[in-house]
Amino acid sequence: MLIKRPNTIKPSQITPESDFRQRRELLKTGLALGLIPGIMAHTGTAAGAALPADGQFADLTSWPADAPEEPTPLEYVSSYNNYYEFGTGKGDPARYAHTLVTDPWSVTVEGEAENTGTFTLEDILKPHALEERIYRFRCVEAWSMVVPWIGFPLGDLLARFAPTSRARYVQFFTLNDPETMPGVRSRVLRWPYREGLTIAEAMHPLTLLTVGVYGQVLPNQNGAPLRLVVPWKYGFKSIKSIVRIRFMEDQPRTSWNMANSREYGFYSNVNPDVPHPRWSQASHRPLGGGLFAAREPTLLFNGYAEEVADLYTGLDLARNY
Ligand SMILES: Nc1nc2c(c(=O)[nH]1)N[C@H]1C(S)=C(S)[C@@H](COP(=O)(O)O)O[C@H]1N2
Ligand SMILES: [Mo]
Repeated sequence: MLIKRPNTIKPSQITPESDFRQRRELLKTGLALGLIPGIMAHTGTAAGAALPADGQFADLTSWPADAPEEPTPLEYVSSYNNYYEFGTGKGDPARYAHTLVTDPWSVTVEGEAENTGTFTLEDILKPHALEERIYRFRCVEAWSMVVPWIGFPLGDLLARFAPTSRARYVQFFTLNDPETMPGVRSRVLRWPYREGLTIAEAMHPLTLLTVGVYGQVLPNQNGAPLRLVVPWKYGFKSIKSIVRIRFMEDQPRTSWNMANSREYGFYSNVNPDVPHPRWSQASHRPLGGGLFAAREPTLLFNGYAEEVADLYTGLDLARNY
């Protein structure tokens, strides 16, 4: 699949954060992502990914190479968060997530795959090439941002576990540690936080397993050390601080669906034509624009229809919300 560059963000418009400008001018003709996971056109960082000791990533390829939307300044991205394990206030994660211990970290892989077991974060990252992806991000609460994430396609990792032919879905779990996560004492959600994708969604080249943002290691409040980013779905699908991955034959349960199945479906694709039962999804408020900033129209699949619409051929999007 070729991910076309939707002429969106210009490198010059990117808010400068230290080291962030050092990105190379790359991928002039767009990033040709392989049909087969693992066969990808990379012109920058070689495989051998690891979290940098100084917290700063260098020399990453970036997609898209230019785009009109301005990335949301890091101060917003890292201070206005949803991470209910640290409280339900937007400022709670930034205030409390420093207690999260992200090193050492391991991920358990189970279910319908040949290679299951528990893997260190280092083993998870090692064979991959990290890259920067500048994605629109749309919360179901109708606010949005544009974020330069750093990661690699989830599908490349999943292929290493050799899912069986029965693996039709993938479920993900967040750490559930009452010692470091004060929010899990509240019953606002059932813990551990869990999410799920179809195998096709999980293998899609836009689905990013993410370790950084703005050229640096993820702040804890953004889901360090390893989180998902699924840019065409509402933000709650982008599960943080992943410790368990399960390949499944049947559709997995997800935390927000368990909390309120009428309001939060399994798919949760961004869709301006399918309102939330309590509010419209036709427009959203970009973060950082100030109180009086104009709302923007929300696009089907958050503007990624060209890349992902094929996944939903024949599916009634209003019923499968
Ligand atoms: N474990 C966990 N993951 C989570 C959440 C959460 O509360 N817990 N919130 C989700 C929601 S609603 C959103 S909008 C995004 C927010 O990601 P950000 O804080 O990096 O912007 O994380 C998602 N992932
Ligand atoms: Mo959200």
